[in-house]
Amino acid sequence: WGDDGHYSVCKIAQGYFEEDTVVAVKKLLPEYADGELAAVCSWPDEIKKLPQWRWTSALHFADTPDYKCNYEYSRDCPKDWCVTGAIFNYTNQLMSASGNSQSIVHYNLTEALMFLSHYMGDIHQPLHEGFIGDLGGNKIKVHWYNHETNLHRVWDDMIIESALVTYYNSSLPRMIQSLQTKLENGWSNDVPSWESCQLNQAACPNPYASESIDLACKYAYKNATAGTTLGDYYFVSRLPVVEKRLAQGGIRLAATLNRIFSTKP
Ligand code: DCM
Ligand code: DCM
Ligand code: DCM
Ligand code: ZN
Ligand code: ZN
Repeated sequence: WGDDGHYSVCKIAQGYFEEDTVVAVKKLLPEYADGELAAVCSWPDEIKKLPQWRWTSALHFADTPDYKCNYEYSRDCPKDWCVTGAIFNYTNQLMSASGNSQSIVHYNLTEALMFLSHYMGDIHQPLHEGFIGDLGGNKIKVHWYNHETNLHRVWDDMIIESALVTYYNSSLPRMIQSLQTKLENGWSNDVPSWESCQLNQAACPNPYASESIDLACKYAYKNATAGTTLGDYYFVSRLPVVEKRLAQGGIRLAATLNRIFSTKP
């Protein structure tokens, strides 16, 4: 996602934090966040091109084999070097420092929190599990209405941007409010299943990656080959997918942080 997507995921997550999480996150956030996790959720994108952070740039996605439309950890996350592996890794870092374990390794837990929050958003962007051959849609040149771009950017930014202009008076807080309302009404019965994770696991990113490539094949790549002009039909039919993925990302980030920071026995 672009900045607006990441901001939305983290803002939604904040609304589902349990008290232990509120306290732990507040302690870890940098000063400039001003107490808002959402304010720092794009930080991993801001630094990924700097020489000392270039090693993180492959952790934003997990490309999958062309036209397979499925995801497998062992095949698509070699040496744990992908978004799924990164979510496991940063979850483990935060776990090892919170409470019971006597870790002697001192990770930068502020960075761990910002990476985990960002990557939990990215794994829900369908094209972050897109095909390896087109770099998750980056190589597919398309027009978004009159604007020349690529399919990946349509899903990172353009659909959200057009939704803001068309439906939300260009106000991101209004779009987030609308997602929060949907979570409390239409999606309320789904939220417990989105929150759930296998027994004793703090993070469960593998199913999120599988959902993403399935959605990429059914919605993102569909009728969007190179040279296509994407307009009203594509926008109106794909926006619900984008909105649901932002909401799921927020719920799952909150649920993961709640499991990491819980002091309950
Ligand atoms: N905002 C935005 N895009 C971002 C970050 C913030 O549109 N990447 C907007 C939404 C917030 C406003 O700026 O309502 C101020 O943010 P804050 O809640 O941090 O004061
Ligand atoms: N994995 C990991 N770190 C963890 C949990 C899992 O690196 N803490 C990796 C190794 C497994 C893969 O994820 O091969 C799938 O794990 P699972 O099926 O338990 O989610
Ligand atoms: N990306 C991806 N798969 C790739 C390469 C990049 O999903 N094989 C994503 C990461 C960014 C976007 O595409 O969100 C643009 O990548 P970059 O910033 O590296 O140009
Ligand atoms: Zn992206
Ligand atoms: Zn990213």
